[in-house]
Amino acid sequence: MNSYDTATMQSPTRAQERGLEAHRLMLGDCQQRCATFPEVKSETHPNMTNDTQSPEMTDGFHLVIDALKLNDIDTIFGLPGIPVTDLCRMAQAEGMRVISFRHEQHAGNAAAAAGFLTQKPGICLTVSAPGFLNGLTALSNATVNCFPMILISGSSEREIVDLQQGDYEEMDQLAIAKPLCKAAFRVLHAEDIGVGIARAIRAAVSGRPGGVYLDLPAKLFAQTMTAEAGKKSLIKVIDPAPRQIPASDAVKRALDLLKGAKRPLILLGKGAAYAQADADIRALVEKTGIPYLPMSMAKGLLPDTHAQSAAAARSYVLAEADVVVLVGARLNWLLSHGKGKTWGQDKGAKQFIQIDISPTEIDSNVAIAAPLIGDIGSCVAALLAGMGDGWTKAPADWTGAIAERREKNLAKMAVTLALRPSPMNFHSALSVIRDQVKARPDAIVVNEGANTLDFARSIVDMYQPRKRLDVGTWGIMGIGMGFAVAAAVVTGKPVIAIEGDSAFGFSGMEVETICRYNLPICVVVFNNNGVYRGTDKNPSGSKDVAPTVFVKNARYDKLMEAFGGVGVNATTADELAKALAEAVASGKPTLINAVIDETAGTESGRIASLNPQSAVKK
Ligand code: FYN
Ligand code: ADP
Repeated sequence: MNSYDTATMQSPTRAQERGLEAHRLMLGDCQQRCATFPEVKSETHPNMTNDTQSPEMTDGFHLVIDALKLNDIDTIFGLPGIPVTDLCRMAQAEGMRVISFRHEQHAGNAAAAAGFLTQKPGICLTVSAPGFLNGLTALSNATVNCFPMILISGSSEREIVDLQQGDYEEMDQLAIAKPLCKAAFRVLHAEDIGVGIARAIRAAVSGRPGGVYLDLPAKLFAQTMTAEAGKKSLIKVIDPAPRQIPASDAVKRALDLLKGAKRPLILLGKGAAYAQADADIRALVEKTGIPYLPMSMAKGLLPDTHAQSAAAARSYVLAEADVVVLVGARLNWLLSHGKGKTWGQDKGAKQFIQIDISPTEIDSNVAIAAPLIGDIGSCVAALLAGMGDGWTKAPADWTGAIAERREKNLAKMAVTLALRPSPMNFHSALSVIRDQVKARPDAIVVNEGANTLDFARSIVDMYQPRKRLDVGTWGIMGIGMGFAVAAAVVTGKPVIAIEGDSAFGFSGMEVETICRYNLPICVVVFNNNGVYRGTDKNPSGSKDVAPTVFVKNARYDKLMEAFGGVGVNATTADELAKALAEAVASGKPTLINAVIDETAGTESGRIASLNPQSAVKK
């Protein structure tokens, strides 16, 4: 019997009562059906208890936990409540790490980040309807970003939900989740829990990773079966993300195209970071001598200080390159859809080699001359093998022209970063964080905001793979504390969360979670008194402040102190440097309120062009 003993419970919770009642009804239903159709008995519920036998029993609660553990899933991010409170308790009692959040969206974001970092689906557990919906944004974001996660939500009575008779937290969650994630399943019988979890794991991590929804109705949890049959019903998923070897003619096509390139470029996306093929990716870059551009979450796959990094000459290389090798990066809005001015539309057509696990990604925006479909590890290994030893390095006039521009930009940036204005601006504050990350390259950086994101992306160099987590494909705000908690929990490394003051607000209450689990997270809030900046005025004459303005001179550090963490108000770069170094060294939960010049930000950072402009002048 599992170690969580129901005899130790004080009195049944509402969830248990509902579950037991459901169980009684189900047994009654089964007995009735079996009486009418005797042959159904063994087929339908072969392992149900009856009054004359007392074999060791298990139930839905324990089968869910056992199925996860059997598949090496040891952590649940979630929020307890009807009908999953006991599931949280029992999972903890059974040795799983259960990290409880203050809002499901952040638990979901944590699960997504855990999935990205570990290649195992991160688990988010929520209550029904509203809890499920709160988790759904994270599930959807995970799917868009190709992060594997499973949102497991309890749900209300199917019979009542389907007849819309008004159950507690009534919602047809499966139907709602389906279009917003990669796959969605519901389990109705305890003996199907093993299959349900196995299908969810496979769907999350195989092929293009993504979010999976698993609907577990309340009555499932208390359904019982013999422990032996229960154990047999579980599935250990073998090879959940099978390698996908590229076709040899596709490899040859790609190499032939690359061979003729005069101005080749490698573009590394977060798919390349996820793939954990770090050594081969580095070998590909170094063997070919091709300049590379990392997308934000691919920073650190090779150190940002690498001589072949073209990050500081971004516009130049995108416009000038003739053959571009996309490695786990999509030609979406972040890459101007592969066309137009950014890609040097007047300079002749680009040719793309695209490495991706998803065949339908190819040609989604522009024609791809050489698609290479497979997992990145296998594709890059195949390219390396096909190149042999005599591969000619990228032309020197091309790499030289890039180096010249890069050095110019780096020198210009160095001058700006050395300035110590008062109050601090984004550059001076970020230069401090840049130095700290250089000193602790194993630290994980979480980054969200507008200006805080855009400046940090180019200023804070990364040195190791998968050390940068940010707003990703959607440019979503609110991932901050969820991602930070996951990073700390799954890696045990120090985490530095670089947060715009607006972005921080979405998940700020989770500093209590950070303190409760005593996680080595230092949150740096770039406080410039508002969204983008704090200087907007309300032109109407009413007493409300402008929509982008917050309370002036707020002390976010006090929020961390309220829960026993360390709070620091930093008004100079020196104060920020000291507080940050102490936080990273001590591992104590810390929040630094970095006071930034309220005039320093620009509207929407570097993506202001996405703001529609009113044609009406009033
Ligand atoms: C980059 N650059 C540098 C360096 N690194 N200069 C000096 N030193 C260093 N280390 C240069 C680089 O060459 C670019 O200049 C410029 O800095 C910006 O580089 P970045 O940030 O890489 O490129 P860019 O153009 O901003 O990238 C486009 C983008 C990016 C769409 C990929 O903006 C992005 O990821 N945006 C996400 C925004 C988001 O999601 N926001 C959340 C919502 S905010 P040039 O070469 O001269 O161009 C809601 O309001
Ligand atoms: P970025 O935003 O960094 O450009 P994207 O999220 O747009 O990155 O692209 C990631 C791409 O990587 C997706 O198209 C996805 O299908 C692909 N991908 C993810 N994991 C793998 C993998 N293991 N092998 C191959 N492709 C992968």
